[in-house]
Amino acid sequence: ADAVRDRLRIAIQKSGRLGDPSRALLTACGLDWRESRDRLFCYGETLPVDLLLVRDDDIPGLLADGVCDLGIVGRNVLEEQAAEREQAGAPAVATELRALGFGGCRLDIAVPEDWDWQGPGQLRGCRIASSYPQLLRRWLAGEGIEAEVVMLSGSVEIAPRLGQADAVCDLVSSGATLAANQLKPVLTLLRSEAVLAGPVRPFTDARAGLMQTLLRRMDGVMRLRH
Ligand code: PRT
Ligand code: ZN
Repeated sequence: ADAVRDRLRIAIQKSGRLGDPSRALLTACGLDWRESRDRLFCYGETLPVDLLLVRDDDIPGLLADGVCDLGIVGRNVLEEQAAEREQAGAPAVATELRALGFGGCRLDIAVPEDWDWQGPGQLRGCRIASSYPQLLRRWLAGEGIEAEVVMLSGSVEIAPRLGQADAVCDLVSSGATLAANQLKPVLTLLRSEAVLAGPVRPFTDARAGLMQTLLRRMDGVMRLRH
């Protein structure tokens, strides 16, 4: 039972890498809010479009629960949580509507620098540390490789030095963090950037028109940025 609503609610990262560029994009779309940036909720002034400032990992769940209507989140987070739902037999609820051109990174497999890398088969029987267990398991299954996935919620790149894992599957942008831990990237599982995530089924109330307006403006802003 979907509640009828006449305001659109967008969840964005409160701080972190995507917070400022997300706000900047929405501001460039002509949106404006009353509350200060450190609050949970920002009330839209120019359009009935409100913001929820949250942790990035919470965004897919907030969309799934209908607490918010749209979200700006890394594709890596969206895909990981979608794979988790699929794994649990839950229906897909959020989908990628637009790629936003910031927050670019890769989800890579990296191995110790001194490995003579021969290909994916070398990972057979290895322990691989990751914060993205679903995406990693799915890729391993696709390659027909049996390996142990070691779930770590942070500091994945130090796991090999600590003896917790043989290899890692982690986000990489410059590659400096891998290098500092004597690791080298060997495979890319996912190319990621910030995306606008929204519902699989279209809105049937005022939110439909608001979303159309927002998407049109966003497309205009993205075109100018190119
Ligand atoms: O507090 P909250 O939970 O909201 O934030 P968070 O700490 O979980 O996320 P945050 O802000 O670190 O990242 C948010 C999103 O930014 C990620 O989900 C990715 O989509 C995107 N992103 C882009 C990155 C990176 N680039 C990145 N480099 N996320 C993480 N990293 C890590 C990387 O794993 C490494 O540890 O940053 C470190 C530096 O990377 P290198 O390769 O430049 O050394
Ligand atoms: Zn997070």
